Amino acid sequence: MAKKSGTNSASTAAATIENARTGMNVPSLKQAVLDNLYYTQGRTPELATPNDWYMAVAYSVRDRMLDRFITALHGLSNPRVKIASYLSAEFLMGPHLGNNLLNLGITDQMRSAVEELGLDLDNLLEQEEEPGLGNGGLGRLAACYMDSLASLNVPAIGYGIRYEFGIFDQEIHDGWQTEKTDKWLRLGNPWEISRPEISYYVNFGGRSEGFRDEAGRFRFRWVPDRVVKGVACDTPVPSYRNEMVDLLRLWKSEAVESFDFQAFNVGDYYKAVNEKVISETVSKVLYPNDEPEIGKTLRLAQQYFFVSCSLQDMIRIHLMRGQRIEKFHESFAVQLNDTHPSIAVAELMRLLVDEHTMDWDNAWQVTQKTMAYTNHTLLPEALEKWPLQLFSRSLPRHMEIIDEINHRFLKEVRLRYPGDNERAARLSIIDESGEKYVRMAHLASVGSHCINGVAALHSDLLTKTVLKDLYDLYPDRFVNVTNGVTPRRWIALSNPGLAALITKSIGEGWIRHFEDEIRKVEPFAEDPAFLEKWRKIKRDNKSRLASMIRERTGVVADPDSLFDIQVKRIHEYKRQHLNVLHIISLYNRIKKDPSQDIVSRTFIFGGKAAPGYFMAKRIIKLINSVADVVNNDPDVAGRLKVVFFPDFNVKNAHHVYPAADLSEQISTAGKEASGTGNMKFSMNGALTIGTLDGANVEIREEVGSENFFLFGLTADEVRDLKATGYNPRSYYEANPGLREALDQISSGHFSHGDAELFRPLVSNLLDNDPFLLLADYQAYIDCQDRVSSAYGDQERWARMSVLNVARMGKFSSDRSIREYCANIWNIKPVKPK
Ligand code: NBG
Repeated sequence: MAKKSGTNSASTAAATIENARTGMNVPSLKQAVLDNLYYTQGRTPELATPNDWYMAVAYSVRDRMLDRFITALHGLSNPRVKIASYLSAEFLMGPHLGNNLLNLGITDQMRSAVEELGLDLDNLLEQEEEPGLGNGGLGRLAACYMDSLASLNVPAIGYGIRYEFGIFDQEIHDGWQTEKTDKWLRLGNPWEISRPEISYYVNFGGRSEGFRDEAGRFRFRWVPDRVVKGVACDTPVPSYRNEMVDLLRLWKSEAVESFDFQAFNVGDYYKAVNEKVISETVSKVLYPNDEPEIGKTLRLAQQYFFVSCSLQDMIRIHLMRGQRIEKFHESFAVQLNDTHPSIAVAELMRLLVDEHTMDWDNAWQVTQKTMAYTNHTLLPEALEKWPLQLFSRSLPRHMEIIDEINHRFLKEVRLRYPGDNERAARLSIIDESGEKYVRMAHLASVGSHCINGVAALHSDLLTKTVLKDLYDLYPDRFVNVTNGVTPRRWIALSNPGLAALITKSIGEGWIRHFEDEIRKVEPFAEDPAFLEKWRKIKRDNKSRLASMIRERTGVVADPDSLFDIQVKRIHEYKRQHLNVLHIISLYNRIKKDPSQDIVSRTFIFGGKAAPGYFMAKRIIKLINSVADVVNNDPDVAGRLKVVFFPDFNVKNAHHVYPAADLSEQISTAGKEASGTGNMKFSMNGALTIGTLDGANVEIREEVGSENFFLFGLTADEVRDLKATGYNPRSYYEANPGLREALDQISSGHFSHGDAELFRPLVSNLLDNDPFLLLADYQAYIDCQDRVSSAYGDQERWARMSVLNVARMGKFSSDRSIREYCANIWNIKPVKPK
């Protein structure tokens, strides 16, 4: 096919040149790669490195998006079109090249083109360093949403920070995690277009002062003691095979030149240099989450920095449309992705009132109509709050504005609940119970017209726990939008074998209309020939992952064993250590009777621990210590293998999800807001073992309870057990298997006799166990036994696997984005031309 489309290529010289920029056939692409190698990379094929070739291919792909990108950018000036503005401190986009080829529909053509140049496309894809500008689910969700926004033809801008160092690279040494800085920009970034002319000033520190302007109005101005410049770096986000290209605009911090010059004039060259270094620090590094937030002035600076640049940019676009500032909310719907950008509420007020002289009440209405807030966590300790002192020092004018917002808000609260001072104190944006804090979730909620959780259970629990008082006050503001993931990246791109089989069976409509079309696979669950192919694809994927595992860890995994996978950030509430307790229990069974018949399993873990999270790092060490013993015990005879796959990221994830038989979603009920890995696994034909937590609840509803391995306490039961006094030690005492496993860990059985190493882990479980591992242990073990016996019937397992995929329509991020458009943003997708 590629060859045929090449025949109409070079009819005239002029046509050839044009084709080399935009042509989609094989000869044009080949010429494009050679041109970019020569003219952009400055290399000839003889001397080109693999990275040179990767860059040449990337530029050739980028060239093919630019036409549509530029048209889309022009489209932003059309005042009739409302723009979705997604504010997120994290965008975990993953590698671009493969995805862009897929979305443009030229993967095969490019493969042939580079083959003619003697290259292998897969090798070139491997070259790409992914932009790891996110920690995990939250940042990846933002990336899936960008894909869906574009593919649904919604004009959108994702606004964030162009961190110079993304999430650290993880290495495992002697079973411990070590962190390496992520130098993703080292070899250049062909996907971004730097726009030095789109830049804004952002103030920090200093004081706020009142003055009377020329018109006699009393106003405030901010006299900062530092100014930083934010420069736009744009990355096009192409849709899946239509005209739309959306915009990811990330801000890079730079020094303000005039400041340098000032310093030069007084001869203080080093002060100027220092100023520059400090300014550039703002967008230097992504903070790993799960770290104590308190006291991180730089993190607050990052948040304010990107929010201010983004809002200034939106106002510029709005005014460029010839619209009055009072109508700002008709141009933009701003979604706050968690509380990280929630300073936007105060910043928009400042811009409208101080800079654009609107009166307070009108400005407040505009702000509320513009903003909407997504909450992503139920863990009270993860709710952001800033010490008031730190906050006022960095953002003195915003502190005044927040005080005013809070003053008016509390007046409303007191009218509504006369005399209920406790409630007012709980609701206040300022926490005054001890040291004073600004509660960012309250600021976001008060300043937004809509507040949403990210799965049905999560949204429900929000209204009963962390945001209960706000819900009582504003019940109409609360909605649910269950998360989703893009089937383009997470099936079509990363599981080409499965994608081809699905397309052959039901046509290719599922890639664009996953919600409606994927169900057509369902009848094939009864077709033995189809099931045979399905199983072969899984087997091939497992075999590929096994080779990667061998290469990266030295462990030999058998592709015919059950691949039991848990990949996600390491956190106590996600309970990777419960999974470990199961492994130890199986191991002990074998030790007691080595000849018994058991289902072979390969346990695969992946995920990063926050560098300062002691317990999480110890859990990684525990996994590796257990792996050492189990993998090398002759009695086990290879029937159990335990692997810690290092540096789990988007690129590796492409190989992990498609190879899973079993997806571990075992968080304590009521703790995981949604989860999105659970969706990726299931879409790739893994069955889930899970609790009734986050989106697991809805996944189970969709795929059917008979195709889902459920265990454990419900969120209500967890709450009740805690309320009546949970005693983990009683479970330990009553359950010999559990006791044996914990005793082994604490006595040094897995740590060469070192009884200190895991003592903190075990004593935390015995004395405290905040995430109820011990209470759920037996239910988990029993459920895993059901998994093993189900896996024994391979045909039945395959049928369940097909049904899982066929019934995942709901979890396409296209469905989520449609809901945001209809229920929150009031945006109608633009019809494709
Ligand atoms: C995470 C939740 C996940 C959820 C993602 C995306 C944060 C603060 N929250 O359960 O833990 O899937 O957000 O919504 O990172």
